[in-house]
Amino acid sequence: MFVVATAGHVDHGKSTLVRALTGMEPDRWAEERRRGMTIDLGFAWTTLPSGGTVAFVDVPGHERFVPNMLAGVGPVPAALIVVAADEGWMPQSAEHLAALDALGVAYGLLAVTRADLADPGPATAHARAEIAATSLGAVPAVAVSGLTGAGLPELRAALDRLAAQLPTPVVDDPVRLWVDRSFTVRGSGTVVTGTLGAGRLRVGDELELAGADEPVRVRGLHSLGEARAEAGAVARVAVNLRGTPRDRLGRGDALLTPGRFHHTDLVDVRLAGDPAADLPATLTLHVGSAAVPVRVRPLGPDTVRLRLARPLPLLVGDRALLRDPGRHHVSGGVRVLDVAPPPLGRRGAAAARAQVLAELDGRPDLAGELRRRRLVRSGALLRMGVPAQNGPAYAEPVAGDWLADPAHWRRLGEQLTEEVARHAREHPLEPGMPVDALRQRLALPDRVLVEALVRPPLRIHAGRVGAAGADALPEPVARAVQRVRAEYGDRPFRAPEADRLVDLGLGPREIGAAVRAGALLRLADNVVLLPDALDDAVRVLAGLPQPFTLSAARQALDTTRRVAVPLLELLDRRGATRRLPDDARIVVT
Ligand SMILES: Nc1nc2c(ncn2[C@@H]2O[C@H](COP(=O)(O)OP(=O)(O)O)[C@@H](O)[C@H]2O)c(=O)[nH]1
Ligand SMILES: [Mg+2]
Repeated sequence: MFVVATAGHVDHGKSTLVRALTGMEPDRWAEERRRGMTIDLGFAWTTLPSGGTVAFVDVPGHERFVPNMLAGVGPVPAALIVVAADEGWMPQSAEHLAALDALGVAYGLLAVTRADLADPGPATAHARAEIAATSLGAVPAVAVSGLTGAGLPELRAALDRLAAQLPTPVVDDPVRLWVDRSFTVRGSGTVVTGTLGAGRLRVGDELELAGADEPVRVRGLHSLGEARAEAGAVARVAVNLRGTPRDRLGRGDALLTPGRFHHTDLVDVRLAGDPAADLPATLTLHVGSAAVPVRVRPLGPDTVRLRLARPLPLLVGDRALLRDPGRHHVSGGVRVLDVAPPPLGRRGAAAARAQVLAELDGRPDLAGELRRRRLVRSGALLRMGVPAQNGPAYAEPVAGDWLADPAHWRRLGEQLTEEVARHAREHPLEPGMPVDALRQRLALPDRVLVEALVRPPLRIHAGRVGAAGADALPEPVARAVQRVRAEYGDRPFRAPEADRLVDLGLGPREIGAAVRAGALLRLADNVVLLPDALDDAVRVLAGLPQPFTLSAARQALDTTRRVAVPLLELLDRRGATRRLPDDARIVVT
């Protein structure tokens, strides 16, 4: 199937032509039929000579209903431009063409209708010249009469040729179905319709709806009036949603593949063509079937920042259109450059931003995004329309799903080394810098990034980052331990007295550091031995007649109760000795 939207001035015969081609009534409303004028979008379809199907989105031509027209053409990549032979090029011929041009529509066909009323030659020539100057370029033209049917076979053949030119839709892409109608079907509930431009929908699919917390589920699908289990792009589809009230959604909403779109109310865009210098400060942004008021902030010569009145699921590269509703005037097309732009707080930020935007063209640019964002989750980039794996462009996560600009990542690694060294200087007794303190110092959004930045000789131990020998002792403590060794090495079970420890500079913190480093053994507050004392003690005690008393142990070890009591208790805890009911002990062998 291919979908084509009509375009052209009111009363030039668009609906008549669709009716004549399809045998279906595009004007759905009683009021439209009574007034003989299209107000809202109409839908009809027919089989072409090739056997393919063309579906029409028939749009209103009246200037009052241009917003409806834009909702119809927004998601449709091909246009059937209709000009009446007897009236020629008219204001909404021009406005509709400007809209197609702004949206970058590249495929189209000219039908010069009412050819039974006047020579189609002049209207054809004028229209082709106008169209040739737009994104549509040179288009084929067919003269037709909806009244007599003249030219309809030629028009059908031309539609077939147009269909053959259209690019193949990407059915693997995520779904973004812009809703153009929503209504209630008795017994089925809410139904929405739209043009599925990419991706595939299946009954049972879960979809995301902007602003809804819960996913919505596809209960049924129709295309061309028939129920289907699935529909692939390009297609006109009607989607029956389970458990979604009708007032929850309408034209301008979008049904989305969950987790694949970033909802944004702030975008930086490039204006297409020759941007008017005096762009109004408020305009309406038309994209897909949505129309949202925006505030315009000029940045560069052809770039602006748009603040949207409500968030939309936009991607880098999206085309959209700005229109001044007061002046019935299409201000121009825009190309989305950034859907998550940085705030412009500082002085000079706007000028700097304009320079950045001057380099962007709306094509997803992985390396550029990494350079600008420095650190970003691959999922977040994907939701902006920038896949981490995109043809030859590929970024390996540095940790989890975090991607990093290589130069920034190197700088962070250097910064981490400096921070850890500084911390070691300022806190010589601590075994390294806590991971969370580092995370804050480096302003990193996730602990896993700190962990990934740690390289030998640094290492993570017990939630801290330090040199592999961070449990190596700071100089003064190491010297004090040396002194203990020198003074007590030959009487290993005599612990230094409290005032001797003070003399040596071994306060509680220094002792803590020495114990963590395995240089001292702490039996109790202010009772420390050299670490080999434990094994030596077991050897000495094993030489005693078993079981032995505390007093026997104290004598054999040549020490005091101050040491012997906690030493034996420690050996008990370690299972090297066992205390018997009568308080004597045996060495466990
Ligand atoms: N003579 C003649 N009248 C036509 C032709 N096409 C449309 N009309 C008439 O022109 C008027 C407007 O047609 P319509 O299809 O509603 O125009 P739209 O506003 O572009 O959809 C109607 O009265 C039609 O009957 C045609 O090819 N020949
Ligand atoms: Mg009409």
